[in-house]
Amino acid sequence: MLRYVTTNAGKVREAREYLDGVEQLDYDYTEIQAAELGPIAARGAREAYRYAGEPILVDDAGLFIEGFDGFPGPYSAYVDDTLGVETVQRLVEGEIDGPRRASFRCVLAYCDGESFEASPDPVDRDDRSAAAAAGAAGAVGGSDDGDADTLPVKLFHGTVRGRIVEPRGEGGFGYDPIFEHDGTTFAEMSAVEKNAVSHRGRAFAKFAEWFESRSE
Ligand code: ITT
Repeated sequence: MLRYVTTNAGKVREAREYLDGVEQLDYDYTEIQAAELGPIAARGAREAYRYAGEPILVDDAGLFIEGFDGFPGPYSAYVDDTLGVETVQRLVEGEIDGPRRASFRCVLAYCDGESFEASPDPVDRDDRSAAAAAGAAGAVGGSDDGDADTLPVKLFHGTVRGRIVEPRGEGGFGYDPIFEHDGTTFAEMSAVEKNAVSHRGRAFAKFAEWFESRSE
């Protein structure tokens, strides 16, 4: 049974479209400090696999604001919890002129204790070459959990570009009300409409295709 590791009910709603019979695992893995999402998700997948002993899918996402050099990026959850998305929107409006471009990124990290081919999606083996293949800028924190760090983790990336706008819409979660894509905020879309264009939808489309062929 595949376990989708998240504490976020909004992510589970969106994931269901891609994964039949997926079970949520409400497990709060350690989020290491890193400039990119890949190493954070890979490390979380190893930790969750060690905890559950079943195939694991970790979903790490973030909002990268161009005029803020990608902030809040990997710190998106902390910034959402402390400032809130409306304050983020006001800061963007006050500090950035022009179109206020941003992108959402999602990384899905899969671990089932076995190894995989790296093509076309990268495998994080917790070494420098794998991190480079995954586009990682390097994790801060080191490897202190022994052999768990040698577990290979397959990574699936999804990105969507948009811009930061005043909050609109009642749907979605997190930063969705302030993220507009093609004239509509993610909070104004249904889960199906959002999945069709979103970072998570794109990552899941890749993962679901790969996972089906792996299960054959
Ligand atoms: P888990 O780590 O338990 O999965 P989380 O909500 O902390 O839950 P992330 O670290 O991936 O998940 O999310 C970082 C922040 O970005 C957090 O505030 C989310 O609400 C937000 N976020 C993630 N995906 C989003 C999406 O599709 N739309 C809007 N906000 C999103």
